Formats: sequence, C-alpha cells, structure tokens
Amino acid sequence: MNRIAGCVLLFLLVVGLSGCGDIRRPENRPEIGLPGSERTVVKVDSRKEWVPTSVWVQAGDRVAFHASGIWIDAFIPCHADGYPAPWLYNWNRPPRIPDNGRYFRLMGRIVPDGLQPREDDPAETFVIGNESERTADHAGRLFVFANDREGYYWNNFGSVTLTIEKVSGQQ
Ligand SMILES: [Ca+2]
Repeated sequence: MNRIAGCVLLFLLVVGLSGCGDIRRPENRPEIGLPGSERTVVKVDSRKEWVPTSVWVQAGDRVAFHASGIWIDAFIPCHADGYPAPWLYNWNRPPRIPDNGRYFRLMGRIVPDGLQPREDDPAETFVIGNESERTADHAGRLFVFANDREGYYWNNFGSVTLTIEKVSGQQ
C-alpha cells in the first residue's frame, strides 16, 4: 500500500509541476472567436464591484448583450435595467456611474490592460442593461457590474445572467 501511495504522490507531483492539470485559458487569449460563432455566459454577482469576464475585444468589434434574471438592491428587486431612483439623486446620493436617475443598471467597461480598475471612469463606462449592443472603440477585457453606490454592495442579493456574443469584428 505504501508503494502505491508513493506512486500516486509522485504522479500528482509530476502533474502539478508540469502544469498538466491546469486547463485555464491563458489570460491574454481572446475568448470570443469568429463573428457570431461563439458566445459567453457570465453570472454577474450583485455584491461585486467589479466582475471580470473572459471576453477580450479588439477595436471595432461589435458585441451583443442579453441579460436575464432578478437581483435585489436592499429590498428593491429589479432586472438588469435597474430601477428609477430620482429621490436618491436629489438627496445627493447617486450611484457610482450617474445614469439619468436610475440605480442598479448593469454596466460594462473595456479595460485595456485587463486588470481590475482601481477607480471608476464614467466616460469609459457604458450601459448594458437587459439588451444592448456595443462597438468597442479600443481593445481590452470586458468588466461588468451592478451600478450601485460605492460602499453599499453589502446589502445586495442575487445575480443576473449575462450572455455576450460577438456579432461582427476581427477574428
Ligand atoms: Ca446596495
């Protein structure tokens, strides 16, 4: 038995050192391939200020988004289009990205270096919502999030499911 256990340990050690057990996709490889031929599904956790996706785009790529499901901000259930909250804006409590009186809408940002941004940039952030399309004006990795107020993610519940599909662009 000791000999078998030794062989198993040796095998695991060799596999671990050689990286054979690692099937993760390289971080700098595009997940989406030919136009319209592939799609990616991402679960967007409402409690996360940044949700990285495996989607990398090139400038000029056009991407289609479709979100489904319900998430909850404190006691307010809504879908990926969020909910109108002008009273919070009037109270000087807008969300991270000002959004015409809305709260909790699904937002996206394409980040050139692929690393989680340290701070928000409204000019670089765009609305995804339930259904939309977007043409990337620069290359990068797609990050998404519920547009809540900073520091108020702790009282969020649930997630929405986002399907991302490249409809045109480079391979
Ligand atoms: Ca909240």
